[in-house]
Amino acid sequence: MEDPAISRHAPADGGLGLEGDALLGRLRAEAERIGFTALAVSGALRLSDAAERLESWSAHGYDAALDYMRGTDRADPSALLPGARSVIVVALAHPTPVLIRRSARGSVAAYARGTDYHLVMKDKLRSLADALASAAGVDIRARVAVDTAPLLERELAARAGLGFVGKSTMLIVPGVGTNVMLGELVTDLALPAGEPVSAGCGACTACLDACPTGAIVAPYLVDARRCISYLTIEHHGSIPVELRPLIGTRVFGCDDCQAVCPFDASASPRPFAPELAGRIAPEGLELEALLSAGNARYRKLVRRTALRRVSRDVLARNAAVALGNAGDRAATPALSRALAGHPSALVRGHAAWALGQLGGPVAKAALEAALVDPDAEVRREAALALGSLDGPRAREYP
Ligand code: B12
Repeated sequence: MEDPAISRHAPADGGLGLEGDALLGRLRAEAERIGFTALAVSGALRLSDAAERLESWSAHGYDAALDYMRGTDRADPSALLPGARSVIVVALAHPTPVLIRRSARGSVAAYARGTDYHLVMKDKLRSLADALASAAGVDIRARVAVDTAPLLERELAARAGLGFVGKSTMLIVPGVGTNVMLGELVTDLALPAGEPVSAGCGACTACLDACPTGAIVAPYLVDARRCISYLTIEHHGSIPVELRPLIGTRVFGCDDCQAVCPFDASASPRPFAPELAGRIAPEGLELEALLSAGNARYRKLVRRTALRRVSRDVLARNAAVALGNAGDRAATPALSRALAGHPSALVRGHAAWALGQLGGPVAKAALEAALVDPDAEVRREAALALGSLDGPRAREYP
């Protein structure tokens, strides 16, 4: 039986019977009508060089605990669709991020402030597959991928000529920049493939210099273990203590390597997909509300957004870190309540850390009470935080 992820698309009214460049021209026009920002086509051959780079990346431990990055061949599109002949790679622009140093609210990466891009992209790719069958006038088989299948999406996009891989490892679309999400339609229809573009980053190192945690350890090399996007979204355990202050008030992802990219600054203002905005204000989320959110409030907040990727407790953990970094002692009662009563030990532990950052008598009393918390890790965090109250930070708040 065929993989249920593979869909069949028949031409409407017999179709147009286009081929070659005429077909590609029609496909581009349809992609624009559907709302995509850019489109390019790659052959379906294996990405051998990229496979080696991926292997070396994992072998060095840069993939942190991203288990899904291991064990499957991510370099072979035809593994997703037997008989694949082309991969149509599309870019969908999201709102432009702004560089937020510190704020009273929790910032959410620009790509995640509207409807979940997986949902938006999949709907649009299915429409594109229908339009392609109609333009070609033949039945096609297709497989839609948006982060949802083992594929090296940026490498495919680069091979197709959609853009080039920058030093941040972001795919940069000439004239548009980095602020795009990628999606693919792997199909059994032959289409004229594009050529890689010759542009590059030159001597620029803005993204390496701006990364708050130094996660871009060398050009084209991201250490996921340090990346704030990984730490706030993919990492479900305790955040390494030395990285917490560097996360600032980001509660879901980070845009800094994009926000400083000159290819974004020089791009002409371009409409983004309206679906990718409007659910979460650019100013971000109210941190205390996030810290104390119950299941109902959490579900309402994340419904049909990319924030679904993280659990309520992970969001609350991130809110605790952000409150510790925001530096406003007005948050100590909320953090003390979380430390005393949050059902998750992960959240209680990070609330203890945050109280240690803020200091003051309320924080101290809450931390002392937590020394008898039933969870050993929370007791350890509370003891450490109490220790830090006597350190240099305490003197910042006379
Ligand atoms: C795992 C993953 C992550 C991990 C690891 C990041 C990483 N750099 O790999 C974490 C959680 C940290 C992450 C973070 C983010 N991610 Co992410 N992520 C992915 C995912 C699922 C796989 C990426 C991958 O294959 N990594 C493996 C490494 C080895 O590949 P790579 O870093 O891309 O490196 C390749 C090139 O750099 C190249 N290369 C290496 N050396 C050299 C040298 C030269 C000269 C050249 C040309 C190339 C080159 O070889 C590598 C292997 O092919 C993809 C979706 C997908 N299926 O592809 C999304 C994806 C890459 N992520 C995306 C986004 C938006 C983000 C964030 C911006 C989210 C945010 N705002 O918080 C950050 C950006 C961080 C960053 N600078 O990469 C988008 C990127 C869109 C774009 N324009 O590029 C993707 C494509 C999802 C999508 N469908 O749109 N992500």
